[in-house]
Amino acid sequence: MTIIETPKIDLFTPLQVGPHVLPNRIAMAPMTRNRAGPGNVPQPLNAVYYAQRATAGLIITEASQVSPQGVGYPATPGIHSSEQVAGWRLVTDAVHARGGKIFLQLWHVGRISHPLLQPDGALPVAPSAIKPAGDAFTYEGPKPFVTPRALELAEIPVIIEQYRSGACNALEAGFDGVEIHGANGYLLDQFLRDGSNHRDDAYGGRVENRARLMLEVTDAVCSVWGANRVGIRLSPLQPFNDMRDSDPEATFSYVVEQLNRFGLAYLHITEMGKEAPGAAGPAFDLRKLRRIWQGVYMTNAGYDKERANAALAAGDADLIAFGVLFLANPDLPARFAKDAPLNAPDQSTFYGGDARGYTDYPFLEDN
Ligand code: 8OZ
Repeated sequence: MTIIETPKIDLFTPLQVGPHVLPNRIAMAPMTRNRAGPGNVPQPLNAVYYAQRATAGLIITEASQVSPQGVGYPATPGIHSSEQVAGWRLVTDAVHARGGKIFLQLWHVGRISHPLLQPDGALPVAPSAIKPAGDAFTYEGPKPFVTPRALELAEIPVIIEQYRSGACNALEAGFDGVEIHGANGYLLDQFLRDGSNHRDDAYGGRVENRARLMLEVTDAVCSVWGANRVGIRLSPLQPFNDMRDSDPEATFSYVVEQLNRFGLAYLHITEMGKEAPGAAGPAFDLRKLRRIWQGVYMTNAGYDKERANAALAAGDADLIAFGVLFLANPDLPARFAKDAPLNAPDQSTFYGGDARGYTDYPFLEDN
């Protein structure tokens, strides 16, 4: 009898994601860096930053608003104007020239905004008129959040159209796929979780209704890209942006089951909040979502090489997204491969500013 050993899966085992074969399982997590130019247009510096990180198995861009209404922070890139499409084209060309793959993250912040950031000083929109605790970040500094305006039922198709149109623009900009930002307390997550959704129409109440907008947006985005080039990110236990749910296990089990029907490129779960059980609602074992999901499963939050390899070997995930480690180490895969030391991240330059703390982290060969 011959025993055939199954090779152990690790960060350097290639992975098929939709039509793409990723050379490794080291994804670059989406990270807001607030360095877009005037008009929320990506600029040459942004192309340098992403191209430096092109050895990632997959890059997921920072969240990018699908409409002027979808913005919630200074200098985040958009994907709703022709200037922005041209700016993103610099990024995709630079990443492709280095052999990388890059998905754009489609974003609408909902209530996590402020009239100072909105067209005509309008109120931010949300599922319900519930003010989140905390401050918005505006060009004039932090300002307390305001009570948002609840979207009318008749406006929901307009929101879906914003995502569809953003998806079309991302296609035109030369991306390899898109990720729907369904996480971290922004619009789709605000609809999904019952702490922020008190509606009594077809988009509120039971989970089938609260998940409706996310599923309709997914359908619209898949109609542009084909499902196998569309991923989605969820954050079941994330309290950030004043989020909670009375039953995260039921809510997220339902939505993941429903998402199975599309045949998406991947499901991306951020485990943020797992370490503070209860803050966003009763905790549960997130591996339950891995078991429900019938496709490529990406996980994220605080992984290092060792924990990532352990998760891959155990079958708890197929792909790991690294945030801060990738921010500070443009050549993270090479460093992992060689067990080389890692650069320390500088928190003071995470959000906003210039090349400093953005494109000047040294490569291994610079040392
Ligand atoms: C940090 C600061 C601003 C935005 C997210 C898009 O949490 C974000 C974000 C993170 O998904």
